[in-house]
Amino acid sequence: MTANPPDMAMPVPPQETDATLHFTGPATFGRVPRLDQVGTTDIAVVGVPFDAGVSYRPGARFGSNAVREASRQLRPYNPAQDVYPFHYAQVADAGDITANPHNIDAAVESIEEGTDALLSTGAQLMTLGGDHTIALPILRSVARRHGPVALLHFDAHLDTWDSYFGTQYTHGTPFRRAAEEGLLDTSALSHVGTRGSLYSKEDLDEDTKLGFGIVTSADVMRRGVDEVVQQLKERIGKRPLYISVDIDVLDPAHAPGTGTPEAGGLTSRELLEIVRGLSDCHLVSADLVEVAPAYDHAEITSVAASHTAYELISVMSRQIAFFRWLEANEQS
Ligand SMILES: [Mn+2]
Repeated sequence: MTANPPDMAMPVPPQETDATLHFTGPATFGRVPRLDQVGTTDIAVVGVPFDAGVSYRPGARFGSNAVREASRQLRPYNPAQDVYPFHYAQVADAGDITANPHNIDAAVESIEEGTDALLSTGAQLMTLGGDHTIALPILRSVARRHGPVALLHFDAHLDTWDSYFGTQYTHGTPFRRAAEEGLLDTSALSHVGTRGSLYSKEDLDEDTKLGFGIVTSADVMRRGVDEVVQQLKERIGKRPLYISVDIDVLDPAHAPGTGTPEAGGLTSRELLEIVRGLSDCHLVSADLVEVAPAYDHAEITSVAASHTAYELISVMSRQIAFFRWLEANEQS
């Protein structure tokens, strides 16, 4: 399989020689070029440094850049998915979307506009948060392009609560709003890694009514990664899929740097393996949120986050290359 048919511009990957110092220079995700250096891109990595929607520890506004810093050591070849993610498709860092830190409604509006602007170029998104509030405006934009999408939501929490202090847009409510607004394909919604205390048993009933299935953190431990991946793939099928990863899906041992930690989470190995297992799914865009570096140690959380984003980009890049190859072969 070739990365591109011959008449297409070849992607510009990160510079990689035996004299490349991965730890120098301004950080872009995985040291990929900036969007303005390549003009257009297949996959845009974009930061949304917004955290005014949090309910507990603040600080995820510093997550986007922490993940970029922790992504410097990512190398060109991903053996787990047999893909060169930055060579098979153009991946570029689109910088950050500006979001008002004092006004959630205004922030949600500008995140939607920023996302629309990138998606309208044909790019797929790997968004680095920010808190989970940002998933709603992104899903609005993604649904406008693809119709209602299947959703795989990795998180310790349901994030389908109704409101906090009467506020509709928070990091605990994006998927209730998304379901209400018809952005989701309700036959293919799954939470993975759910655990911890709830406000009431009804939280689960209401979540089920929205159409979500739950694979708890304990399910992953008892049934194992392969069986869980199989179940998720059956539910998703060929639908356009959006993946939203809240880094608190990981155990605090694997991700201490986050706003709402819960004991008993996934290991980073389990999370990476589940994402790798979905490499045949039709992933259209993804986000990774809730990295709060002030509570991190030795970049444990931001390294796990950057490596998870690398796997998500690998899934998208592999498919972009495959569809290009199919198109080129049909024409010839
Ligand atoms: Mn969340």
